Amino acid sequence: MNDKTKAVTLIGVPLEEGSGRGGCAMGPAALRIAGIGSALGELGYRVTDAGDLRPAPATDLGEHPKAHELPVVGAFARAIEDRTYRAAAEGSLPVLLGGDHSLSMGSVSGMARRAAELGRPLFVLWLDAHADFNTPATSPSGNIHGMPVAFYCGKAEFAPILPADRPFVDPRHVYQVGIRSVDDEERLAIAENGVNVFDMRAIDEEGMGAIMRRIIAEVSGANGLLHVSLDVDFLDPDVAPGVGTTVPGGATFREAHLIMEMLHDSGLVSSLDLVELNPFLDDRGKSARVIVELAASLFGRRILDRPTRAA
Ligand code: B3U
Ligand code: MN
Ligand code: MN
Repeated sequence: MNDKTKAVTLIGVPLEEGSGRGGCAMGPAALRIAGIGSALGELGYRVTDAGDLRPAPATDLGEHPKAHELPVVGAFARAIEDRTYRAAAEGSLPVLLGGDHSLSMGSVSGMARRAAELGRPLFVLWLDAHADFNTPATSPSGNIHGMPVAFYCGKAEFAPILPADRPFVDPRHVYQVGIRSVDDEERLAIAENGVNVFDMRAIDEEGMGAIMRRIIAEVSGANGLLHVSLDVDFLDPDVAPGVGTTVPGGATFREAHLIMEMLHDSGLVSSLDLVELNPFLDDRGKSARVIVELAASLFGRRILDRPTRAA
């Protein structure tokens, strides 16, 4: 990531069926309008926009009473897994423009396939108000965007979406930061599976800098690849209102910005999801712009490089 000749592939995912409401399908368009491509291009990356994935619903996946819109979400997971894997195998860094968080079933699985091929472990940094570790059996809503972490860790009993030989992620390689809304059974599952959770209390007590130093040291010590998944609701609703499931008491812009700068300096990030942006709920593009700003910091934009404002 420190190599500015690096290629980046933007993959649009107009998917909202995992969220149980309309709006996230407009996320890729809003992120493009907010300048995601030019922001990364100006930082020196070779940016390819692969356009939007629009797979037909998977007819082999039946409707599931406790996993709504499974044929649509499953078809997206397959297309995303393939596109993410191919971008990474071509030496490019995939950036998923969501779309609801169920898209990470595909993106993380695609990166797990690539990491296994390289003989390196895959780690995931999950920046979210929610743990997203439900399964069809435990989910209170039946919305698949609350299940992607359980899915890519091999803990969610869906119909077969991906080929059986696809690798899962070790739940002990998942770091969840910003968590403040967890369901009862989900809480048990994340503890049993050894997911690393840094909730808002941990952030307040330890500080974001100390938490990120620990995570970066562990990934770097294991020679891992790091997939970053940024859910808009990680941020406080005052900072980013354009999301369906706002939860009060979220990360500040300063905390999020620190994470991005530290990740850039680490050089470890192999792939990125920008998810759950709902432009229908946004305040004149505010959240889209914040997400693009944070992505630019992750790719190396420095505050001191910015033009100073006129007094
Ligand atoms: N845990 C709840 C709510 C939720 C999870 N992720 C989001 N909302 N965005 C569920 O439905 O699984
Ligand atoms: Mn989420
Ligand atoms: Mn969330």
